[in-house]
Amino acid sequence: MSSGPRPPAIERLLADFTAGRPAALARAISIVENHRPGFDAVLAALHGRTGHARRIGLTGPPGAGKSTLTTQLTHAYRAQGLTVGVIAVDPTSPFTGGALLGDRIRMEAVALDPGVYIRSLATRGALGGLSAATREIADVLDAFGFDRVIVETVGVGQSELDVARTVDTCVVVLVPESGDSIQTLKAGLMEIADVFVINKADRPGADRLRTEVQLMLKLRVRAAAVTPPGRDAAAGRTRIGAGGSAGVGASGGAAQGASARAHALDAAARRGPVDGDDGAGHWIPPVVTAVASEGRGVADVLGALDRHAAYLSASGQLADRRRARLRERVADVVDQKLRARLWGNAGTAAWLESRLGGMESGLATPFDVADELLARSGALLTGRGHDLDR
Ligand SMILES: Nc1nc2c(ncn2[C@@H]2O[C@H](COP(=O)(O)OP(=O)(O)OP(=O)(O)O)[C@@H](O)[C@H]2O)c(=O)[nH]1
Ligand SMILES: [Mg+2]
Repeated sequence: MSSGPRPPAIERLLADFTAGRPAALARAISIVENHRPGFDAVLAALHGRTGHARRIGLTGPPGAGKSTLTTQLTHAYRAQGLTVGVIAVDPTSPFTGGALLGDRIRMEAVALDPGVYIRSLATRGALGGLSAATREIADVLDAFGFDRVIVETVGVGQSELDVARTVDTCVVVLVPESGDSIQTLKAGLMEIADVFVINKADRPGADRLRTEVQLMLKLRVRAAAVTPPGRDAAAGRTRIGAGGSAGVGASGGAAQGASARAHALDAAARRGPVDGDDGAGHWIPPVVTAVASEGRGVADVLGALDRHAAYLSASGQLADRRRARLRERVADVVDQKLRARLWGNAGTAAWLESRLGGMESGLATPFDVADELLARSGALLTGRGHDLDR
């Protein structure tokens, strides 16, 4: 299919895309986002061009200042001559027009810059799942040549946490008012952070929150020192295989000597809240304070992002994360194809109808019916047939 001849329209689109035409980028994203015919051919053609962009996720509670910080980071990257693609996974985001006028005007200033491309992604209706859609659009932006791809998502639910795991570096933005105490914050949000930003530091409580986060990190480093490596604390949805772990102290994997690792982590813990690369191959998330609305602390956030990028390369984590992403890409595509082939088939629906009576009368359970359906779906699922096996 995607390896076969491509339709002429897709060929033209790819030629325009390669020539760097913004209209082709927008069209490619639309095709991919809506899974229109040829979307898989587009993604397959672009696959070999990905790997250039640094993918940065910004997540955190609603209103924490993620869009404001995204805008500031975008300005800063542009000032360095870098191009930036933004994916805003949030229906209420200023990017989608759901916010205050001031935010919109600020965003438009970057939106007019040809070195910036902003795309919002509705949380509902994302085909094949939100994290899959985010990965796919990030791939398109990466292939187009953007130096940085920033993904903004509200860190409230599991699907948003999954989205946050599609990036190389995950920034968790917290604000003093985001909870009385760090204990109230979702554990998942804490686990995925590579960098913490305590935003709205112009408000009371920012220093206390910063201390609390640092204390929590220190406790985690201690806990990690006595926990065998290979544990993927961040695993939420199905993680494929053993690799691809994200988060504190997960860089070693089973290959690394557990005792050496425990020793290094313990030493790190005793030194106090170590920031960044601890020199023993582990990353301790820096905690940066900022007032994004005034641009304060943005340079520190950039510095933390650069340090994390350097750590990812030096430790081999970048390759690990990208391999994890490839595993999940394959799983995404398999999920999508299975669903489309099985449930998109009229025969399946009719067959299922014919089994309802048996379940109603108690002769069969949904599990029996599901097993029977799977047993009959071989030809359909592999694309060899157009109907369930008899
Ligand atoms: N006082 C103060 N206000 C800020 C700061 N950063 C952002 N804000 C304001 O906080 C409000 C929310 O900012 P956004 O950037 O839209 O926050 P967000 O996290 O993207 O919000 P959602 O996408 O709706 O979850 C806006 O009115 C910002 O101007 C800050 O450092 N201090
Ligand atoms: Mg926002």
